[in-house]
Amino acid sequence: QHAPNTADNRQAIVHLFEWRWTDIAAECERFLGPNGFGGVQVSPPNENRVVTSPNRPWWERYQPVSYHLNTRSGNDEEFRDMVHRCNQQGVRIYVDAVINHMCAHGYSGNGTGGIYFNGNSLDFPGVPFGPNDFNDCSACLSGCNIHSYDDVNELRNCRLAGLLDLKLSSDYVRGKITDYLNYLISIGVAGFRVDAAKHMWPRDMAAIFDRLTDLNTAYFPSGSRPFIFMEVIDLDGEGFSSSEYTHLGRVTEFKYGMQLGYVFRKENDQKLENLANFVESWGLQLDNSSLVFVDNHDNQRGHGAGGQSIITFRDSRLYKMANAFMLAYPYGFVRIMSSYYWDQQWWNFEDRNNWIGPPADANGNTMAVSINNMGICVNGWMCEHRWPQIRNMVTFRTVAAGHGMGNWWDNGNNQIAFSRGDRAFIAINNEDRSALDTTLQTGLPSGDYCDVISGDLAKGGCTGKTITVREDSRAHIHIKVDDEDPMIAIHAGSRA
Ligand code: ARE
Ligand code: CA
Repeated sequence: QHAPNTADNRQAIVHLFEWRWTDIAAECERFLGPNGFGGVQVSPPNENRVVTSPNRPWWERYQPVSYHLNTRSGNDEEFRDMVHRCNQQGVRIYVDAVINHMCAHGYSGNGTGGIYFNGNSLDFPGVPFGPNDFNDCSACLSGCNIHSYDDVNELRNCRLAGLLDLKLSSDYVRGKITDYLNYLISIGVAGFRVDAAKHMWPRDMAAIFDRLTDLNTAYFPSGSRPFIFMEVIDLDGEGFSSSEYTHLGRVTEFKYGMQLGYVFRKENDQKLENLANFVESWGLQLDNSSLVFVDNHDNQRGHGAGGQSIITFRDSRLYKMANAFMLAYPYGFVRIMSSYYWDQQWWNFEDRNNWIGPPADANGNTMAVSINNMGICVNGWMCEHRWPQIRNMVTFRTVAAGHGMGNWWDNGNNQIAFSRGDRAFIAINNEDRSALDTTLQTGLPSGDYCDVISGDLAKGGCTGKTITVREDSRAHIHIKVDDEDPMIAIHAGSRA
């Protein structure tokens, strides 16, 4: 289904990429619950192939060898504990479901949970899957791999980057996948990010989703259906369309982050003014069918789609601006990225270190997330979701929910402002030379409001800028061109 099953109408989720289950449970209690985050997308929880060359890359987790919950993020018991504790905080868990394939052809050994597998003889006793449970290579033009993204048979029935392609037309295979997903539902997860969805036939996925049980009534109203968002990369020009999937749930809208990157970088003739009607002009999926994000775990490191336009934590000023816009604008269901740091090594327009896994000890165990007394993550974890500007805009989105865009204003170039009904207002200045210095209609009731970009409304008052909205709902807005965060955002909850 398209609705995210969040508690209290919460409006954004965060991808805690490669985090351990025990850390996520703690983060739900100490940060995500109290700050109104709707949920967490977790890395694939099922057992994967251990890749040693390169040494424990993040992408080994996209090579399943069984459906036992045993990975570098933790075991079955830790996963259950996390789901329970997060749900207690009103924070949902969404599982990254890798169901298109198993591990790459040509490798065998023991997975992260110790279970034997053989990717030469297509034998996965941990499920069990055998040679008959994979697509043969008859649909593939040469070899078994996908070469052409224009041929839908090849796209769906051949191997993505050598990964053994499951025969999802088979009732037995569907059953095993359904058992896995239903097990997760019984634990209390709220839905799934479906990996590599464009490499699966919509009808096969429909057959699997139809067999899913309702969500666990310990946490959800009876009859609740799992939230489905499918990783479908559609930048146009291939032999399929993401519209083939939107009846099943939401799709990841990759055009959004790519175009937002151009807009904020002022490339490709783009400027903030163009955000006035971007849904139509960029040819995006409908609001209710899309999941949006500034960057994801692939395109922040040059995998996946979007290329050089994608904005990441490395461009922190632009990143805060793009996230603020995304969280303010009423389009799509929002996912915030939360990354770990790695040193890049550029060679021929490619980062040779784009495989590097999460912070780990010498034995390859993922390290705990450390947080200092300022609330900042320190040992390699970026925790973009904790950046105060991003955290506070998550609240903005919840306060504004259900109220449409109004009072759009722009200077014809790179200054914009708009309100969300009479609930919230934002102004952004991305000019190179001119300040934004004018009186604008905010749509808000009169009063003093605390700007949630530069501070918080604390007990003693506003720790940032105060914006005074007059009787006629207009306010004087001044944003200098060299502000570290050249924007202001106020809402009903930040009124003094
Ligand atoms: C790794 C190695 C490969 C090797 C393979 C098998 O990197 O060199 O051949 O193992 O040994 C991730 C990594 C991959 C990694 C894989 C398995 O990104 O590098 O392969 O894990 O360990 C396409 C798909 C899309 C996919 C992207 C990455 O359509 O579904 O490629 N994204 C998801 C995940 C990834 C994950 C997988 C799928 C696999 O988010 O993290 O891969 O489970 C155009 C097309 C897109 C295409 C894109 C990139 O934009 O339109 O469809 O995306 O190019 O090719
Ligand atoms: Ca497939």
